[in-house]
Amino acid sequence: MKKIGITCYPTLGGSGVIATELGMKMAELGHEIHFITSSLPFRLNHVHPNIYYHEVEVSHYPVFQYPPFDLALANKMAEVIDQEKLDILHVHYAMPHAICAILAKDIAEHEVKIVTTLHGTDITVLGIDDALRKMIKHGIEQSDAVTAVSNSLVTQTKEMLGIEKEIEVIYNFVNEANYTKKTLPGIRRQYGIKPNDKVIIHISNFRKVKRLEDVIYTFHKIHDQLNAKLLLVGDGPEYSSIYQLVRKLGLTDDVLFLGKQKNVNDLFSISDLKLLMSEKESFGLVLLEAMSCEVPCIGTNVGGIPEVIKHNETGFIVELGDTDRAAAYATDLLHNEEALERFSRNALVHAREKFCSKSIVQQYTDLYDKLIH
Ligand code: GMT
Repeated sequence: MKKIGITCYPTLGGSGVIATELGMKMAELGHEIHFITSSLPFRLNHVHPNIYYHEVEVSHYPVFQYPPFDLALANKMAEVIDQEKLDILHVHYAMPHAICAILAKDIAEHEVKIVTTLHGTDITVLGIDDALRKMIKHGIEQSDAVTAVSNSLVTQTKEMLGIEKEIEVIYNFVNEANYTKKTLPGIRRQYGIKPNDKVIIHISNFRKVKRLEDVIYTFHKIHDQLNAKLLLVGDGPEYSSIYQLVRKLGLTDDVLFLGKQKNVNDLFSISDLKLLMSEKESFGLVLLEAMSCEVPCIGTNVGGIPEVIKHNETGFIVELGDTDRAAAYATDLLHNEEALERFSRNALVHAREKFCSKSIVQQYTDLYDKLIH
């Protein structure tokens, strides 16, 4: 049994989901898990005797122009390392969590190993910011072990930051029990989806990198060829401009803006195809969630997406911005029931085999074992 601290962004986002699911799986395996975060991770939705939560509180002393969250986090980490005698502190996101963890290790008296998992935006967006580059590089180089969620992210990290340290690829996973196709004809009806409509789904945080406009243009072209609805799930900075675009294209009746949703499993269960047209994506956890619910995916040839979608088997890969090609693939697939069923089956098998939660959690366990003999 090991004592493991976990720090992640506790709000919505794939990195927070993975960190929390990993913590819960580790707790089930008998390890003692200590979440050290600014608020309760949103996926931490059931009590478990092996799971503890330590909240980071920031001082709002008026002298501080900016409340020093990162220092408060480092201090809390050091406290928990010493009080709980942590073996491992596993941080998700290099910036600022790896830096805080290294500072905490310096402060703490008890010996702890730092594991940093890179999730993408910390490198692909923050890593190119000159103000942060050296700090991120330091965080990675000083960690005892570093993992990344795709081969593509390893290559990018090494190229962008000039890092030579070994970075192990450990793919993301989903909790299979929560991502399984259900039969829900009632939900289709409630959303006004007719029996012969095909349902396409996009889920994201509506940031510019997700290229929502490409999702809409692709759907527009599919919609010209067959009866279809687009479920847009999520919210974020691009929401208003996408809403305007949908109106301008006359798609209001067939594009359903559902906002943030908790039960995405149910929405995948009524969907035929998932679209992810991002310009940056280290993995694309939503693709795995979709495939686990038997939904084939179309994604861009960007970052880790081609490591998740098996082209021509579980979905299709298109070049960034190629909405013609995406729409052509989608229309052909949605017109062909036999192919659609085959792709759905392949998606499920691929999700369950390549990204099997048990074997991915085992990879993390092996990594912890290597650090603590
Ligand atoms: O994609 C986002 O905007 C959120 C971000 C996050 O911090 O959760 O996602 C990153 O980590 C996910 C979990 O590993 C990956 O599935 C996403 O591809 C990655 N996002 C980017 O690389 C843009």
